[in-house]
Amino acid sequence: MANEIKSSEITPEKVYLNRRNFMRAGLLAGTTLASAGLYRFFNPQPPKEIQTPQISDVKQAPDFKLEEKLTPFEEITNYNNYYEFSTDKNAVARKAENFITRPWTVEVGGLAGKPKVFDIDELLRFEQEERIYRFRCVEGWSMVIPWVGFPLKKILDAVEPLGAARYVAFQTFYGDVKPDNPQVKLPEGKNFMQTAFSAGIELPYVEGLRLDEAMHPLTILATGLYGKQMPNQNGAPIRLVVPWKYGFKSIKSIVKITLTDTEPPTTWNIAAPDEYGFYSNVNPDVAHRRWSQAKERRIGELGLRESLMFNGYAGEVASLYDGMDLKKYF
Ligand SMILES: Nc1nc2c(c(=O)[nH]1)N[C@H]1C(S)=C(S)[C@@H](COP(=O)(O)O)O[C@H]1N2
Ligand SMILES: [Mo]
Repeated sequence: MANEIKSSEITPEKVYLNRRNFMRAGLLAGTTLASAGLYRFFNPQPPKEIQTPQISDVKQAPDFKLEEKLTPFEEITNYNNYYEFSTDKNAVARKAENFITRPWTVEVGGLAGKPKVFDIDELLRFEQEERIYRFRCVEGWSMVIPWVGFPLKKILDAVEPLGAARYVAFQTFYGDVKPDNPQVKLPEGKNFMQTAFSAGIELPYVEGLRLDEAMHPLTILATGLYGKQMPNQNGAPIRLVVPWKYGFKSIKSIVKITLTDTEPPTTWNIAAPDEYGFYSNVNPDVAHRRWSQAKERRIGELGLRESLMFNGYAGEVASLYDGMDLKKYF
């Protein structure tokens, strides 16, 4: 059962208490539930059922199929890292429920000949492909996700990168803490941004890639998963997916993409520079400062799998790093 599998997951990025497992362990068996708060603690809400519109005319991309079992939709949409909403993976879906993602624009510029602000509806009219990718979080868990989206290269080519452009910087929507911001309408008096400040990361969430990584055919802007538009908790309405890098590089809810000549700052590197490098390629041979990266738990499986170099995409991407010391550039 899904909930039992969750019990043995490794979540070292943030030690958190899984309420269901806490109960199963029987640690507090027999405790009298004295208050409504305690009652809720021991009776977490069931997984959130979400429905987003179907994306029409999704092209099947035979080159990007995998002979691996897909992670169920329910797991992908109820076990999330999205610190702006919550550091509790099981709570993100509910906390993100009222995040408003229309209207939405993505500003693409910097060292570009034709900078442009794209409306999300225009991006959704680009040809959409299904890409089934492994997704490996730096915390040691993984999924197989059928994304829908298009190569990031398409949008970069459209703005005509200048010769001086060497990197691409990305920025997540930055919720204004003002309660009258129409983009952020949250229940229970909770604000989109409050959790992230207390979670110890700076906002807005920012990420970056080298230009050749950004132009690589595996790198996509994802607009959905399982054929449907992107659920809020997974980074609606549009997010990056770079399948050979740790999950935190795949920045969610993007509003800005900037071509630059210098390596851009990245959120987890700012938070802990000796733990999270700019490259963050999946690499079983380079341990995190606090844990090995040799193995991973595939959500839905018992036991551990060997982690793969570049998350199994070495054939496609290893040449990007020819001659580089991957222990130094971790
Ligand atoms: N803006 C933003 N993007 C983010 C994160 C986040 O907290 N904020 N978490 C990252 C991490 S650590 C992971 S593992 C993935 C999780 O994506 P998923 O919830 O769709 O599986 O999103 C990444 N992108
Ligand atoms: Mo992650």
